[in-house]
Amino acid sequence: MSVATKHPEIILHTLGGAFGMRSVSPFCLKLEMLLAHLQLDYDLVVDPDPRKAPKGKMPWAKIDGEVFADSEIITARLDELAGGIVTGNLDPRERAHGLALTRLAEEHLYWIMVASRWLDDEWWPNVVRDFFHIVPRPARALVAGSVRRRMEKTYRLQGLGSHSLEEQRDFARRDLQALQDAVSEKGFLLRSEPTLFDFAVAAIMAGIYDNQPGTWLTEMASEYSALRDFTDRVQQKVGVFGRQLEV
Ligand SMILES: N[C@@H](CCC(=O)N[C@@H](CS)C(=O)NCC(=O)O)C(=O)O
Repeated sequence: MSVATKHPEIILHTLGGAFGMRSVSPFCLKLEMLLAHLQLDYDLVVDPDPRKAPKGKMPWAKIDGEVFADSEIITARLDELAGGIVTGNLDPRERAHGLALTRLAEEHLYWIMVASRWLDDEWWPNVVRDFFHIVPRPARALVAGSVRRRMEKTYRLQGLGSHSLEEQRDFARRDLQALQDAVSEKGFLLRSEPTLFDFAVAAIMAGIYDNQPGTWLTEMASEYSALRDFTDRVQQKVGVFGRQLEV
């Protein structure tokens, strides 16, 4: 599918790789999938520090010199450039369905994924190794500890962090089951070809299935084999993978 009449200059700023993932951010991965799907050329810039991003989070993008921060806002601009085809060929019910699943994955399951990495004492050393190796050793534990405490606070404010681990695991099971049940017999969420919403869900799921070593959530998600197949199918279809591919 070729879309744009003129070639916009797109610079996508993403978080770098960690835990066996090419980019540790599912929101960045989703945009890479969308850009590939739309066959739009772009430059990828890896920024290790989200605090320097325009809104303190990754991804952000410069499109023809204009700054857009947040994957959904970037998507809206890409949609304009692509003449409204990102979701324009879907009917309102399909769009409603797709958006609801995206919110489930990005605003709920995402937080459980983050907590399964950052707030599990056993998994935490992987975060220190991959995220804080650039901090000189004497300060590393201090810096890492303070960022972790901020994450803990954010998770509590989000709401999930006030539940016991067993309750969080139950929330995760319900999310995973709902996502698995949402994959239609056509192989994707809505149609026989992937849409934006498949990229959103598959990007989160890739971060859960493929981070190395696995977290408790990876182990739980492995019980949902149809969801795993869906995640692989979407990545295969666009040729964009979350995991670091062997060369
Ligand atoms: N709603 C945002 C979420 C972006 C987001 O949460 N990015 C994370 C990385 S996955 C981030 O930059 N976190 C840094 C921080 O919160 O300090 C989007 O869709 O772009």
